[in-house]
Amino acid sequence: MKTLLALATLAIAVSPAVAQNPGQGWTGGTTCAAGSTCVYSNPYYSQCLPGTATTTTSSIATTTSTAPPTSSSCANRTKFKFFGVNESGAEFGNTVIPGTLGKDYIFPAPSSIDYFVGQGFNFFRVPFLMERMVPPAGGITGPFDSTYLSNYMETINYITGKGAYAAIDPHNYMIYNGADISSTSEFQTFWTNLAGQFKSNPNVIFDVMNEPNTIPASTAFALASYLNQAAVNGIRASGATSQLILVEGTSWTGAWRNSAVFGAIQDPYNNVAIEMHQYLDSDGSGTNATCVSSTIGVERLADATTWLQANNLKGFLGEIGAGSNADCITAVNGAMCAMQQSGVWIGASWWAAGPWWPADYFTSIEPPSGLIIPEMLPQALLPYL
Ligand SMILES: *[C@@H]1O[C@H](CO)[C@@H](O)[C@H](O)[C@H]1NC(C)=O
Ligand SMILES: *[C@@H]1O[C@H](CO)[C@@H](O)[C@H](O)[C@H]1NC(C)=O
Ligand SMILES: CC(=O)N[C@H]1CO[C@H](CO)[C@@H](O)[C@@H]1O
Repeated sequence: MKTLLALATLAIAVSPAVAQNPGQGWTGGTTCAAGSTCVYSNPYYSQCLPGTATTTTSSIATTTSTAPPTSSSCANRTKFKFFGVNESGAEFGNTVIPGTLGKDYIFPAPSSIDYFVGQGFNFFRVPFLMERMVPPAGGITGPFDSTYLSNYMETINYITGKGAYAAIDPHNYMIYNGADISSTSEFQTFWTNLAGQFKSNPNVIFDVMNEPNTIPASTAFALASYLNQAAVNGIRASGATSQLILVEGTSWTGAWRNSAVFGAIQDPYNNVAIEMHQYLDSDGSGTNATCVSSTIGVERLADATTWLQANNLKGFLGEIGAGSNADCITAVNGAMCAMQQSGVWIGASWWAAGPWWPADYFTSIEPPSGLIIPEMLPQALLPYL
């Protein structure tokens, strides 16, 4: 269950639940849970998508009918505090534990980080694999693999040394070594240990868990809430008290509908934001360069924005991606403008950068030739810096 994760039947904003095995082709499983299908994207990349996905986006409101504004007509907006990209690589090749650096996984290139900082971005989400950070021999509360940790820290310190922010992202879907993480006390200890490594770095952000989507539906919301709370407690207990914490729900952006997951989270330092992910293709999976419409960005975020406003919470769009074409560029402009006008979204991060994305990966922003760099980047991202 490590390589191919069953996505909920909710066709809203599923994001790649994948193993990427550069140069070797997809070697992971092809079995998905009932209701979802294994969809091959390219030699590096497969994922379980809702089998019943249609061209609609279920209950996300679709009330907007006017064209979204462009950046120049987007009045009265508040810039994001955090704006940047995912830097994939260290979590790649998750079928191979621990794997070999340079073969199964890789750390982001400093030159890529320089490129984005040079463009004015200030945020990098850096996924890692827990099994490499805290090897199964010792479990999640066990010792770190010092080499992996130090390579990872080097990347983080490189980012923050540039004055940017780095999100520490256990890219594990709440699964460790093949089993669901369910012990709040162990998860808390893991976070106390990990945050302790970064507590003196004010530009670090703690992203509790990437897409904890496989938690059984029956316990999903309560458990997500306990685990998120345990992580917050663990992080603060480490002495890391000034840094932002991002919590993610159990069903991608659908999570916001279950305010119980987040509403109850207590942080004595009051510095938690809700991370959501959103794609603009027909099934919201981020696998197709065609956007539903030029207004889909505004539409898919509308309810989440309203919910954040009503609950006085902050949102962080940890993942957005779309093809670099006219419809999608307009749709992303609409999403960016609406988020910045709402006042409740503090950050956004494009999916995805990283040295190993295939040259034809349609949302790649990896310099120098990522496919969205010529058009999407200057037309729909840079204007919102
Ligand atoms: C922008 O804000 C100003 C001051 O609050 C207000 O007068 C103006 O109408 C707003 N413009 C738009 C387009 O909302
Ligand atoms: C992407 O979506 C478009 C429009 O729905 C469809 O025509 C096309 O076949 C899709 N491409 C792939 C690779 O699924
Ligand atoms: C927030 C975000 O966009 N995260 C993505 C970063 O990149 C990895 C790819 O390995 C995705 O799986 C994450 O969802």
